[in-house]
Amino acid sequence: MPQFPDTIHFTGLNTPIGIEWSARNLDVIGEIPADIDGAFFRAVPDPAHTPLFADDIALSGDGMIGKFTIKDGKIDYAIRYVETARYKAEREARRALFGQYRNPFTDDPAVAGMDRTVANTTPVWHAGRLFMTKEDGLAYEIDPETLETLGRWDYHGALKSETFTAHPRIDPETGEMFFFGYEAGGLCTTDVAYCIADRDGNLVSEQWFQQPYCSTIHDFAVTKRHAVFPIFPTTADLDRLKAGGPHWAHQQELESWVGIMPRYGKVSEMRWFKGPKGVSAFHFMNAFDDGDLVHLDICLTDTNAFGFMREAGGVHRAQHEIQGGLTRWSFDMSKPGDDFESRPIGPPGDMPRLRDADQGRPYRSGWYLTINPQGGPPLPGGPVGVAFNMLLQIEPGNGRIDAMPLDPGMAINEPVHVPSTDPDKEGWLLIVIDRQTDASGFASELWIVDAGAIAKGPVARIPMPLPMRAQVHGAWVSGSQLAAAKSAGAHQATPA
Ligand code: V55
Ligand code: FE
Repeated sequence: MPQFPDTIHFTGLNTPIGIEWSARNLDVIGEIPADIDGAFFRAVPDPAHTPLFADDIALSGDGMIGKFTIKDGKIDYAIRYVETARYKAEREARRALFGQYRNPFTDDPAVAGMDRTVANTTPVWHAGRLFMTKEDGLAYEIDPETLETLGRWDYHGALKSETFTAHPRIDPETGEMFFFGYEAGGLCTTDVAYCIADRDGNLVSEQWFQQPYCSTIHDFAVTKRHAVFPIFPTTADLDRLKAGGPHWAHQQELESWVGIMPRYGKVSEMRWFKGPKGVSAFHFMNAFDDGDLVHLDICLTDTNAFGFMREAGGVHRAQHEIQGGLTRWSFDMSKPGDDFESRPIGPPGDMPRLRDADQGRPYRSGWYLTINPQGGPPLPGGPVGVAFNMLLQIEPGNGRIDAMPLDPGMAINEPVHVPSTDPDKEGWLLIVIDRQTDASGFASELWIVDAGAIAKGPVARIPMPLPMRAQVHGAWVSGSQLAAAKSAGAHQATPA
């Protein structure tokens, strides 16, 4: 085995696996509910080569796409690398050629100008196509059946943005995908592209606007009437990059901003609201309209949750000292001014999930991950280096909170939600759970949990034959969606 650095980014649950594999008819403990039919796609960063720099981070890992296929109570798994231009160049050279996270000035000159993205953050399904995404580049299209990489996706040359978010939003009624790219016009620019693809996957709108400073816009939200762009003060600087420094530095004394515009409007209609200094949020549970109000529910922290982004900005805080919580920001679009209301609606945590049908609408339930305040020390792993170990269900309408705490030595990855055929049921959550087996070993299981009764724990467990590196985001695609895409032949090869 190659020698990876002995840091949190390459040990524990972040230990590189680097194995493309598949297995059919995995053992099931319990019974897989009959109404689960489809595929759970997972984005798993996993570096194929030892990094050029020993201080490299988990976010740089080559994207792998995993797939659980479930039908008639049977379950298969497969995982493959996303064959990005970067992955292929390094595979050919049999060593790393790309340097620090989002800093091309640290690369081997042999790859100057080559696409750097590792497509390791979110599988996205839209209009019969499957993509792997990362916010620093364009998406790569993946064959949903074979997991082969088909090529870089730019809407047949129509998309002008150099980047595509890992968090697009799909309207459940119109089937449109709303998305954006930041640093759209190049490294450290304040250009943001706001785009809409129609239900057939055609790019129908791309408008550019300027954000107040070059921040990491990881997620955004779309309601029935509005598009909402939050700007948190983690900033990029071209001179710092040229000097070989980090892409991101958190600025605790800088204001945050929220830009809101009509979702079908012009970017010139953007209204900017001023938020608290120094705060950060990577993921938003949801947003929705309520008369003239726009509510935005976010996983807010009082500083950036990533240690390497804090340190670069001179913010020295231990992970367990970070404060925050699920927070509702409410904007009154009928009033002038740049202020808004904020109130806590849930415990701290991240990786929020929603029923797809609730996107952009008032919602009954949301689910997210947290660290059990009564549990043992969390396991090392995941992008920030500390793994979650408790699942929460929250009903924002009535404040009810339910929890599925895990035993010490266990960790939980982001769930996907599978709707039930019974509309009165909350549906199911599919979740990969990791368990420490000895000093450095881990075993993983897929759990199937009743989304309306999470405290009861899993109704089925699927032990995995190989360990699985920490996942970032996932996506559920139903069997009927997969079948319709296959018969339409939507995923024919696209030019790289
Ligand atoms: C995140 C994840 C990334 C990244 C930037 O979840 C932000 C946040 C897996 O890659 O590059
Ligand atoms: Fe994310």
